[in-house]
Amino acid sequence: MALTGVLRPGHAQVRVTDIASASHFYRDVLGLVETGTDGSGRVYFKAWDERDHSSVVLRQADTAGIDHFAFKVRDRATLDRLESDLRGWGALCERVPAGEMLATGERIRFEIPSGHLIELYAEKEAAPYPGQLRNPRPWTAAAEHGIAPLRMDHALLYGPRVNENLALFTEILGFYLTEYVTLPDGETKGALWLSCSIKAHDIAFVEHPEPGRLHHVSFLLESWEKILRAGDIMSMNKVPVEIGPTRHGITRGMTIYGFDPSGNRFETFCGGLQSYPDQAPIAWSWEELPSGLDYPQRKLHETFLSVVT
Ligand code: M3P
Ligand code: FE
Repeated sequence: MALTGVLRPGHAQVRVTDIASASHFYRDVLGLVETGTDGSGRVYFKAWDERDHSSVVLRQADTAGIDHFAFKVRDRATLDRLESDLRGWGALCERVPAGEMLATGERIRFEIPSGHLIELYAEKEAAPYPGQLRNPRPWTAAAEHGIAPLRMDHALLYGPRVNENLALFTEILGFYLTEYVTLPDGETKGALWLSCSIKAHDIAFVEHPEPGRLHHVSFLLESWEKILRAGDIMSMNKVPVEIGPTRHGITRGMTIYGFDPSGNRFETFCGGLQSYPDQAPIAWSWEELPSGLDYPQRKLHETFLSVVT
């Protein structure tokens, strides 16, 4: 088995200031499938092509932002081993009991140096995936409702001490660095893209003075045409679009960024590099950050570095 340890991003629990307008947005504009509501009022969603119960969980709160970002690990033995490795590294770990989230097993929760809560879990019930496990169709009716991404793909988080995050993710959690941006000193890493797979990134961090900030949760689309269709749907629904459609220099993905009704940034993207852990990471200088962000325009959109939730 080549794929062990941390498998992939599992779910993001996102705070929204109005659960009704947020649910409408994630279900009918972004086009996720609603899979449940729990006793505390959290609303659960998955992308149409995802197998597990949920990948986005919305929680009504006074402020927008991210409660935690969770990764699925291979099995319970992996969960126990990673918890012990995390404790050895000095992370304070808390066990969240099975069932605290719908359809989700026990989770290990810990705070990383940038002030974000990260969780690991081994078990999440499968969602109904009608007709798709035997002689499947390439897409289903759900793939036509709203933007309809294939999956929740990654998050970019802003906070301090991202180089300590780098050590934690590479030394303990088995990730590797795929790309980074150096600060004007030419040496210090100020932005990091990290993979636990062959994706260009499963999580990314940008150095920022305020801890625990969300920059964006990103959703994978199939093609550039689907990105343009997403842009049409955003405009039809008066979604505030920040950047794009365009191409990133960093990761080479094609992208649009916009904001949900609570002001949380989201990304819909396609393409991008594939990565392998034996390859040297790609470095970007501070001066080239504008082309890293928006390659055609070579433009450092000011809000990209300053607006976070
Ligand atoms: C992404 C991505 C920057 C590029 C960000 C890239 C900070 O969000 O998904 O590849 O320039
Ligand atoms: Fe992204």
